[in-house]
Amino acid sequence: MVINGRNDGLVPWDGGVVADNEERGSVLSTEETMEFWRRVNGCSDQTGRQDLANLEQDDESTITRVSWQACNAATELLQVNGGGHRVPGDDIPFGSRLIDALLGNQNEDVQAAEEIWKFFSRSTEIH
Ligand SMILES: [Ca+2]
Repeated sequence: MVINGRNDGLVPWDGGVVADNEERGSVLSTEETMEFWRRVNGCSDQTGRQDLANLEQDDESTITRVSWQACNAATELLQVNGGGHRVPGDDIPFGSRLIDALLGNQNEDVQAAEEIWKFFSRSTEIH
């Protein structure tokens, strides 16, 4: 399971240098990363896409769940549209504006911990 923000200013969605600092190295794009896991997990190239409910309108963010099919192990991407370098969940009570400025928007439509739990619960059903 990968959860990536489309507007992540530190770990770029499209890949490249991390945090605009060559010393931090570089990362594959999200597409390349998911292609790697698709092959490792033996999935077909068919995907299912589901736009999750936009429960929190003020977070300027939505989530699309992309699931690969016919895999030996569950393979899924939560694409956080408009999301920064943040874990989806409840907004923090203090300093949120400063953190928003540094890390970008936080999606509040889902709780990442619950999504991760559901992913691993489903994963145990695949054998
Ligand atoms: Ca939202």
